Amino acid sequence: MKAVKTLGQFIIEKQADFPYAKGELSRLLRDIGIAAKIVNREINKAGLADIIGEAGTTNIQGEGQKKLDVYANEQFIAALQSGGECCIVVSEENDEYIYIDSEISKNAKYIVAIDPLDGSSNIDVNVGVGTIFSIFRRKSVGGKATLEDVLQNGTEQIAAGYVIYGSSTMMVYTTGKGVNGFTLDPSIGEFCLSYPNMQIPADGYIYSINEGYYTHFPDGIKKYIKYCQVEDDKTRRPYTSRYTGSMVADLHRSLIKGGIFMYPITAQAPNGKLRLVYECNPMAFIVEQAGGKASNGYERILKLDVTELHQRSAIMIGSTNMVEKAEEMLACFSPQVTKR
Ligand code: P6P
Repeated sequence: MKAVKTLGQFIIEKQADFPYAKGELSRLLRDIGIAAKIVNREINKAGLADIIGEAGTTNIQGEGQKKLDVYANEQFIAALQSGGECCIVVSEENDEYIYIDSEISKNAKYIVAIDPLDGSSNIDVNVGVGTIFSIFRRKSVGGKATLEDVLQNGTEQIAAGYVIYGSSTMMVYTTGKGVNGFTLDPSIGEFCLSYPNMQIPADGYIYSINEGYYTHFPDGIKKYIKYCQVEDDKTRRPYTSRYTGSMVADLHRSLIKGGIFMYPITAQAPNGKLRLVYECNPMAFIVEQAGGKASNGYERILKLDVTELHQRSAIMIGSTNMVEKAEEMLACFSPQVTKR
């Protein structure tokens, strides 16, 4: 009988990967894991616990009714505030970054950027949703961390991960030494190692893109979609389209089975829809660590300059061969005319 390895045990075991670590990153990852379990509990009751619905109504205690994504945001921020290892939180739910000005956090050296509930519109229809997080160190020394500490390239990330609340709840993360997946065992309330050393297949036959925007896509993307749809049985099997409306769910599938997720620029989103700091960068770090590729169609996601908290970017991410084929078509039919 193989011994179960919990997330906590694994984090401590891997602490040795960081000779100078004094346990702060380990504590931070554990704090995120605890918040994920709390959010998971509410997501599983969403249809029953009166926790979906518009903010502004009141529950039986007269408290403001919270939409689940606001609830998730509060839980992750609270966990980071009480853990003492984080000095700034950037969240999709908050216009400004949150400076954690507390006695226990005054020497904190980590910054966490988070999408607390990615794909939250799926909650009402019981389709997978996720949490995405990115961790990096403050650059400034002493005094209050500032916006300059937050606007760092994706290559500066110390760790990144996601939680997928699906048929089971999993936490997948990297600290730059490979990618490992943990499945929540509700009977013991622990994330247990279930996918050690995840490697994304170099090729795949699943493409994820919202084809409802087809007419607005750059020609190169249109050409790639047609390439996926052609059954040229002499050279390759036909592709399958899968799109759930949650980047975490679509990318988790690609990580396991191989595939590509794309959110190009469209008329509605001329700079792309997805956010660089807490969606594209963390997912790009994870996928690259698993042997895959992530670009905005022209440049590596992790190298893009970060100039704003909620900056958007186009993204194509997943199996290396698929991303490179899509990039090839973009270069051919929609050459980059301006530096994005
Ligand atoms: P659309 C969810 O809102 C999200 O940020 C991603 O998780 C998802 O892939 C995308 O937006 C869905 O956007 O425009 O296809 O509904």
